[in-house]
Amino acid sequence: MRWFGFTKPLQQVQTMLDEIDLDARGKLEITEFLKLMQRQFSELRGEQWNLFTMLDNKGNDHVMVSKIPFAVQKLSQYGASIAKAEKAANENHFTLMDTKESVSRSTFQAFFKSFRRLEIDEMRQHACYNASEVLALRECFNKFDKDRSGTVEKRELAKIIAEYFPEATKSKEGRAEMQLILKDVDQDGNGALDFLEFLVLMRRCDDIRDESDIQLEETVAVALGIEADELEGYRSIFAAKANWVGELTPADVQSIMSYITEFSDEDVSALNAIVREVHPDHKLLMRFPQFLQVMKRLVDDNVGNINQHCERTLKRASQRGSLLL
Ligand SMILES: [Ca+2]
Ligand SMILES: [Ca+2]
Repeated sequence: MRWFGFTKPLQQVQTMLDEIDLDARGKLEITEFLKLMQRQFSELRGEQWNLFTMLDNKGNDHVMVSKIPFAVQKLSQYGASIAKAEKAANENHFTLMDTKESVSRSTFQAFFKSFRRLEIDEMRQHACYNASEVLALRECFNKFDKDRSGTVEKRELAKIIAEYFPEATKSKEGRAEMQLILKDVDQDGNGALDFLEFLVLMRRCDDIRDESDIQLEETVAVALGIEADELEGYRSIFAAKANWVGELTPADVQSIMSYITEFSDEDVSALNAIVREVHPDHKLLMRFPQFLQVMKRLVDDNVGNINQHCERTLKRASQRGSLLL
């Protein structure tokens, strides 16, 4: 998916895959995959069509060039770049400077096609991270590049691995695997990582983590007796709140629960204790499998009288004939 420029959190991708895996064999066939991509592209085209209609306030099937930066901002998922927009405009024989000019619907569409291609090219050069992710990763890179040399050397690298990839420091196999990955990622073989090499490393780590999340999620769901429907419900709640690296904080859980109940200070400490207990490194963070464990524990331990509140909420909702959640 990332190769085609769609960056959605893992949980959202899984929900889409579940919907589209028509023969429910859990493996995506090529035709199903194509359907999925088609849907993504037609969603984009639909948004584009509607936006053009909205901006065409004279109703003459033309939109002022001065409105294009706004359209780009609306349609670009990852923080638009004016330079890229200008390049896309030039490819279609106009310039964003000519603010008094207007473009037809077909030029508008051709412009976005160019723009999208430039975006995807850029993502591919950045280990399939989008512009806003690259920005966040740049910050993270700078944090580790203490001497501001523009590269992360061995000592600085050890800190990155300890933070993002603690599993790799715990076992012999983990360390060996990490060594292999590093060797692979360090393309010029100078023992240090520049920013692009760092992006490739992060992509590798993300992919490995997503894979282990999926495995852990299955184990956890079976162990907790969570049914498929329920799992999907949890997944959409999680996806709505998770940050760009796919994590929730206890405060996020509190805000999810606030539809049902207010947590007292005591409940908050209970929640924090559960989150720490469930996290492999006892951090105050949850990825999806941990979120499942935490939610289950909240119900089992009846934190914040959640069960009574739930019942009441459901009763009230059924009286009004609607559900809040
Ligand atoms: Ca450095
Ligand atoms: Ca290098």
